[in-house]
Amino acid sequence: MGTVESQLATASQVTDGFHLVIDALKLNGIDTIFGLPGIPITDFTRMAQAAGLRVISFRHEQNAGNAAAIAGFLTQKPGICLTVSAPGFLNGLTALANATTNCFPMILISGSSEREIVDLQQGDYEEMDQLAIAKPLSKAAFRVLHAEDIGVGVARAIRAALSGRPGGVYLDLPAKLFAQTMDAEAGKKSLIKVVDPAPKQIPGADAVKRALDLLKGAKKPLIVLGKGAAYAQADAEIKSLIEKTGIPYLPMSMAKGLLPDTHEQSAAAARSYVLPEADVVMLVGARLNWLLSHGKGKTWGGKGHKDRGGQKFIQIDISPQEADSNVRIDAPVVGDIGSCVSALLAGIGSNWVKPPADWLGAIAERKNKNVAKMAETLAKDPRPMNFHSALNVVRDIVKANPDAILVNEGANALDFTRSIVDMYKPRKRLDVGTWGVMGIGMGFSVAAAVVSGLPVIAIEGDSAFGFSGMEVETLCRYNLPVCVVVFNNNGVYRGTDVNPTGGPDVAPTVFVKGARYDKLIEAFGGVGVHATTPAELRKAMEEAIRSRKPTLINAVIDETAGTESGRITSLNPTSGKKK
Ligand code: OXT
Ligand code: ADP
Ligand code: MG
Repeated sequence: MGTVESQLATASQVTDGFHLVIDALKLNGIDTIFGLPGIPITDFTRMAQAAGLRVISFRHEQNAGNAAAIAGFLTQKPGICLTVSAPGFLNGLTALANATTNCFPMILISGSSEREIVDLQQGDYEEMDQLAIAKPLSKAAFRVLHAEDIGVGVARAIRAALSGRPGGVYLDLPAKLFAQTMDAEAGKKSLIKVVDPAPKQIPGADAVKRALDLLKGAKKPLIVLGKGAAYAQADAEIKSLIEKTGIPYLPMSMAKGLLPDTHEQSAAAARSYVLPEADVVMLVGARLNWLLSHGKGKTWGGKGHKDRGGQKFIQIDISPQEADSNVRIDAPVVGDIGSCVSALLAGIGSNWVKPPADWLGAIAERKNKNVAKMAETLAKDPRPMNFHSALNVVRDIVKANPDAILVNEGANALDFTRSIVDMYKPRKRLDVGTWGVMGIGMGFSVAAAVVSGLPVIAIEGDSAFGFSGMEVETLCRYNLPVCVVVFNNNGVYRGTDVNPTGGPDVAPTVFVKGARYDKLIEAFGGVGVHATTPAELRKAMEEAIRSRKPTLINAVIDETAGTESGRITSLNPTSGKKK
């Protein structure tokens, strides 16, 4: 030993924490990392890029985290978000918690400070017990202290994110781990390629029979498709189940397009009719949470807000604990949606009796009425432009480009888009999800463009956009085919509030009037357009889709047009104090 040659020979047989993490991810088919560099992971991002991983850098970790989460939803591979310690970790944590809440598989990997110093609380650089903080907010949380355990750590994180009900997983990698060395051959052997990370879960035959018996006896059956059904990628089976049974279905927001929204069995335009009227409701990857009024109350035909409407429920879900979380589930079917729906299809056979004609007729009548009313509203061309006249354009553009992915957040900008813009293909609508969270916009848009290569249209309330707006630089940096449309109504919900004191501060919901969001993207070389009419909006959107250039359209919307909190006004508590 001692010669340069022998030193090189020794070095080449050694690997380290940096490379083992990269190799473990690559071995498991991970090809993209969303993150933000800094101590202790800057070199990691460089090495990952050098090793052929795509490393997409963001301006704020929350956006990188949201990108990872939705990449997970779209691909059924855990999306990876990489952050620095304490503050970077915390910035990413909101996205991790949101991913867990929405059942999206992602792994937040954060560098952390020196364990001995953290545990004695001696004030290390960015000191924080990250693992303890992540635990209650994630599906699982792990820390790796030794290079030889990296393979196991990454494998456990992947399995935890993908198996059963998907969710967010935290993986803590202390700074010291990255530099740890070990024999390269032993390192290679220590890595694990995860076999069958999301194993099929076959439902019990008795559970399937119970569900089918209930469905067969129904006079007014209804199927509710949720984002779990979209995630499952069992599109053909679900379409077949709906069409073979002839049962009307209601898509939850992110399940829109699982079957085209124009499908004759879609009951979306008769929502407030079918929920209270149905006698048997089959939930497919949808929870009876607040978005479905907890399965009770007036929405379901109950007298008071806690009363049930008398429906019987079938619930298909991978989580055995989901049933009965809000109301009694008469026929739980536990398993993965692909297997469950296939089992139901097998049981249905070829002589299934379609639902009674009077049920289908009554739905069609409500639906036609609502659709006609909507068509009338959409045909108007008011000045200034309002949500409807602007969304009439978006509706046409999406119809002409059914492969484009639609990202959507805001209050009115969200709710109007959901009901006005029809979706035609599965997993094309990505939105605020279970928490109704603002800030997903640009992270989701970046990831959707990166993982699919398809054009992305982001319909953003002006408030919603502000939460992740700086990422327009990211759109430009990676030259992504994203067309952001900011529905600018000068504020949160509406731009018309006034300060009751007459003081110089504007009301809390009001922004700078007439702001030019289009100028923001121009700063980074993207295309900015100021649109005040549907014709201008249409031209700009068509051009954005055609050119695939990062584009931001500032669509000026009548500031009086919205309502407080969009369609969920009633969730605002009212003051009990008499004025
Ligand atoms: O049946 P009826 O007659 O009832 O009619 C229904 C359908 O049948 C019919 N329909 C149709 N008609 C005709 N044709 C077709 N195709 C059709 N399809 C449907 O339309 C109606 C409505 O149908 P829908 O929508 O299905 O039914 P409904 O009853 O609304 O469904 C109930 C829900 C609960 C399922 C649904 O409303 C829903 O999914 N809601 C989601 C709501 C949500 O998540 N909102 C976002 C949160 S609001 C608030 O929290 C905001 N904040 C606070 C904040 C948040 N969130 N996060 C963080 C980190 N910080 C703060 C903020 C700051 S929103 C917000 C910003 C808002 O300002 P912006 O500027 O961004 O936005 P603007 O409001 O635009 O200014
Ligand atoms: P939505 O908001 O659209 O109603 P939710 O997020 O409330 O949808 O519900 C999704 C449900 O789907 C969750 O209960 C989750 O356990 C379930 N789920 C997710 N993936 C699968 C799958 N592959 N098979 C079965 N159920 C799944
Ligand atoms: Mg607004």
